[in-house]
Amino acid sequence: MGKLRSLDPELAEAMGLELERQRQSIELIASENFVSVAVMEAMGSWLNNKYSEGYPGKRYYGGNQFIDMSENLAIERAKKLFNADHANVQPHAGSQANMEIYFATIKLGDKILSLDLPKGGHLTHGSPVNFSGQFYKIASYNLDSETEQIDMDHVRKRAEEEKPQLLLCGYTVYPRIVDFKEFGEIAKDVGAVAMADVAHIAGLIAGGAHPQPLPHMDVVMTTTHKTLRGPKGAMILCKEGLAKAVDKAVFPGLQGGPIENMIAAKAVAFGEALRPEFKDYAKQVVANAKVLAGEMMALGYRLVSGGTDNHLMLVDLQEKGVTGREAEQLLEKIDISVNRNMIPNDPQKPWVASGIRLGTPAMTTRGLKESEMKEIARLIDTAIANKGDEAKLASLKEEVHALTGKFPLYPEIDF
Ligand code: DSN
Repeated sequence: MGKLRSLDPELAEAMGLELERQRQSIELIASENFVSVAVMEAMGSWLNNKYSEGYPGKRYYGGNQFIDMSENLAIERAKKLFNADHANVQPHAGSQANMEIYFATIKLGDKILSLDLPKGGHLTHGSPVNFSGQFYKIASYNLDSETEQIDMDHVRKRAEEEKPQLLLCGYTVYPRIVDFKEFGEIAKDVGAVAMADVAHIAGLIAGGAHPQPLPHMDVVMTTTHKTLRGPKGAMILCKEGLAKAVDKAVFPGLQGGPIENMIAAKAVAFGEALRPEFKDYAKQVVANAKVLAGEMMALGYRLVSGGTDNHLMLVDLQEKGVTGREAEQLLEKIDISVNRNMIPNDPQKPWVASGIRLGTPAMTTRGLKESEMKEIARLIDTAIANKGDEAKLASLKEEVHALTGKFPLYPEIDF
């Protein structure tokens, strides 16, 4: 890293400041995590230099014998982690991978039945501002208005009414367990492709803290950088019957050259996720979320669906006199990083929103446990209760730094 500082001090300054921010902050963005130094070594390696369009053993460029070794490791480890017949580890990102699945399994103009974005879905699940809402007909199922959870009888009713070609489960802000088995059965009964987007919970699945989507689903998408704690990117897992269609949709359908340094980093992360320690990690992520959720509720916050079974929670701030945006900005002042989020039937626009989403994957990687979660809830609540008091906020920020200082991030990196 010494080279970068001397050759490009401007860029090095930004990177140094970001490292410092990550070290000092309490990171509660539910989709973020801290990769290992080994994952970063693969990401920042010479594997970047190679072109390898195609797949292991069938490349359109010479010199890929060692790239094949690396990509095959990623594929085999992914299959093992998720009980998959087939894995395509080339998707550059989750949005691309979802598009690739649609291209592989349904026709333009076909119908997708999903949970829409304001209720906890994702842009690529049919939002009108996204390709998915423009290329496909979209129908939605809803959260139950009382429990704010997914009601499988309602999903079945909607599937029978809409007769979609693809039934999609998997969410960006759903704090409960997803019933893949029932989703799979409903899809089968209405003749739809059963698809799960497990980007958020992939690490919990890999670590045994959430049920597996396969074999209930036909096809599964996950990003690799959230609870799974790998590099930014994605992959598609499926049954043998869809393997060819998926591979064709990824390359040459929608992508060109795979990013082989990132695929190597995926292999490293999957190797880490296969180790027994990763089970402890996944379990601790959920245990930490339970304590954080319990503590927030004890401090008078309403949580959508009344709690959490996974790594995240959605805090409804309407009764606390702050919007999601205000809370996000306020917490940023004391170096607690969260994102504002719509709550079901939110009266605010997405830019403002009435909630904040909190997740425990990143801080669990740093080693924080239940007692620190209680501390974090208190820090969040004290900041919200003292929103105009700059002196109080400054002292809270010092408390945040004292807490993160006890859990060093990347102590081996001197930048
Ligand atoms: N941006 C991701 C998240 O934060 O949940 C979803 O793509």
